[in-house]
Amino acid sequence: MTVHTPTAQPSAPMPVLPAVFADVAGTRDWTQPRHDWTREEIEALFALPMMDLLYLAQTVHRAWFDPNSIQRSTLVNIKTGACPEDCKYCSQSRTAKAKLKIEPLMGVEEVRQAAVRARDTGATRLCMGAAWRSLKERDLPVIVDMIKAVRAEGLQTCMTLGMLKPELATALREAGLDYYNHNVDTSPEHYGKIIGSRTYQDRLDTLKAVQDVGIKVCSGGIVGLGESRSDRAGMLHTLATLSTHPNSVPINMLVKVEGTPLADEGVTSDVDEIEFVRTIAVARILMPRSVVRLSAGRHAMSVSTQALAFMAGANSMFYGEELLTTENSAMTRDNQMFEKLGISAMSKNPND
Ligand code: SAM
Ligand code: DTB
Ligand code: SF4
Repeated sequence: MTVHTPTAQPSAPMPVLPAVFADVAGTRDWTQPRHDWTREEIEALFALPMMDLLYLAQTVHRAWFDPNSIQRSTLVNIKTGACPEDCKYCSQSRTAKAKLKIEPLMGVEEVRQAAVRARDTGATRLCMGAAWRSLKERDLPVIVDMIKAVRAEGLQTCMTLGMLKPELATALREAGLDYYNHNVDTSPEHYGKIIGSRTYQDRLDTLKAVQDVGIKVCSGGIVGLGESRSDRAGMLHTLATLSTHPNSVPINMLVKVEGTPLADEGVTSDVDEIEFVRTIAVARILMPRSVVRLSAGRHAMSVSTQALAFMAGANSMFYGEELLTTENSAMTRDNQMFEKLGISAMSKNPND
């Protein structure tokens, strides 16, 4: 139950808040990061009328970021397919029957060239992904050289290589790695329906190892895995109650790849785009200083939906013709979108 108190103030009042916020209504500074969010509060945010949710998200967003500036990262798959894990959404899992050309670990020069192309088209970070369960000691020297080569071309570096042990995290930090991506993917309760080959706690342990050595954490999840709204709240609850919020929070819309259990078994119910935008808005409100990325799935979204996501507080995206194994939104289309919306590329995160 919400109570609307009419106001005669000429300035914009805060939206009417649900009962769970009654004790802090009018007194809470929503722009300050908190780590004690309750699941009930998060679910109440999800349930706000859309305009109130967007208003609150924009208010929080503008306290820390230029709302007309979007960070761009380019993805490169440095090792494709034959992954021993069983993530039901992923085309690269050994259990998937997706049509995919398996590729060994890329050479450093090929990665350097990808970095040059990404930089010259306007990205500021190269995200390098490998279809691995975890980083192994034997691959470390090549990975270190990749990090150095990409940095030498003037780009920030991000790696997503699966689970990471503390000693290998230290080696990546010493090589100069800026970000490590490792998603929690969904809520703790829904997780077991999607992935059986590693636990939720394994993921949290990797995030801790990354955080402990001072590499910036990139962690988010996927919408459209057959989860409920409460699961989406649970996923964001995990991220927003970490002792430090991830610097970067990718929110992916499931890309249904033929040959993956989630695409073939029809176990997912499509999540509509308004619900996806709500998830972004709630992520923005919960983690005011994090960069929230409108990630996979843009390809199928209209410019209007993407504009709503930016209004909801997304301020990063993947830029480039490809994601890891699937198509991304075309760069010409993205450039036109930026022009239409008056958006420019973010060169520096003010909160880093
Ligand atoms: N193997 C590493 C791992 O899983 O940690 C790194 C690469 S993995 C592809 C990185 C993330 O991409 C996954 O955790 C998942 O959130 C996202 N992802 C993978 N396939 C996806 C799909 N079909 N749709 C949306 N997101 C996807
Ligand atoms: C993330 O959150 N999304 C990216 C990145 N981190 C590694 C991956 C999206 C993959 C989409 C499906 C594909 O191209 O295979
Ligand atoms: Fe492997 Fe990562 Fe795909 Fe899971 S998401 S199957 S760990 S590449």
